[in-house]
Amino acid sequence: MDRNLALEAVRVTEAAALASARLMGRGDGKAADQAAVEAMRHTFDILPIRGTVVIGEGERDEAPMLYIGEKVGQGWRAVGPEQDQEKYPKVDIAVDPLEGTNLCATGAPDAISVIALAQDGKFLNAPDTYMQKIAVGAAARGAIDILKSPTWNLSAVAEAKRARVQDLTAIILERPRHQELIAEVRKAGARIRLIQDGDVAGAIATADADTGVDILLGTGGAPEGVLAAAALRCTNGEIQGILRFRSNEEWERAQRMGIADADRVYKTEDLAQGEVMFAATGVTNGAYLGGVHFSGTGARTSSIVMRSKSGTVRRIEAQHFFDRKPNYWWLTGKDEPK
Ligand code: VTB
Repeated sequence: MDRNLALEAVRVTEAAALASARLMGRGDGKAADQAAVEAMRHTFDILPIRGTVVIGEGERDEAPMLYIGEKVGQGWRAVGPEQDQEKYPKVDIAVDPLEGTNLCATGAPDAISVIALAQDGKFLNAPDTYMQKIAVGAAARGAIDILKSPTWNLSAVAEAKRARVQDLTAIILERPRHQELIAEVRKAGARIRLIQDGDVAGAIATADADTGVDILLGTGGAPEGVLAAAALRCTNGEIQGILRFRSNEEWERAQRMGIADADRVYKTEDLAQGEVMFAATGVTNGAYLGGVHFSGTGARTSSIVMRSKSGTVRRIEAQHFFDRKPNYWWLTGKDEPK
């Protein structure tokens, strides 16, 4: 795939970020998420692809839009010899229109809108369960082992980075289930940034030295693990994950989705294989991405776009003018133009 589709896909995350950021701080995460989903779904048809959602809003019966298996993109609608469908690449799509709904609802940092694309069915069809994760940036790639203790991993990352454990910062979701993990990391001497939500942004932060984050540890959503893997493939980082089921039903559902080994360690390439592209737009101001800033006539967005083939990471700061974007009518608060 020689076309950098992520450069076009970023318009989809921009749209979702613009829509959900409008509802920042209203205390209504559901409404913000819904706005992001609708905006993303409406803008998908600008992408010259035949996309299939593999990580999305849920199963078909529970999600009206961006459900698992939904076909998205211009290519499916192409007809006639001149618009042969074959010209449009088939890609797996993984999305989280609003990663960190509560962050957006409260105006807390690091809510983002995310999309990842992979050619020819290359994302793990991750069940909606938990995943224990460990993720690092390129400087510590190859040093980690999820089967070893957090203490062991912190030492290994410190050594790879020619630093001391005390110099490292770990990102961990603040959850009761992480009590022991947090105690161990503190005992090992590393610094911790506890986050309320948003472990995709946390994993991406390990890739950029400017964020001061060295490692992500702990258990979060499995679909978020696939999105993080896509980003880390592009930045040459590493993630390892083990699915953690909360109930027998979850395990049975995972088996129906093709998971055979409950204890399998998924490596970065097992979660996101082949040529992968990734785009994310900030919704609220964060460590890595700025949030949406509205003005009277439009808004500014801050995004990253990356691709595994070249490893190029682009930052895109965009100024949007709503009156010049007729297809963004939903952002103006007016009725749809006839
Ligand atoms: C994480 C986090 C998400 O879910 O994956 C988390 O990145 C895991 O679930 O933003 P719990 O909230 O049950 O701990 C989110 O918080 C929400 O999807």
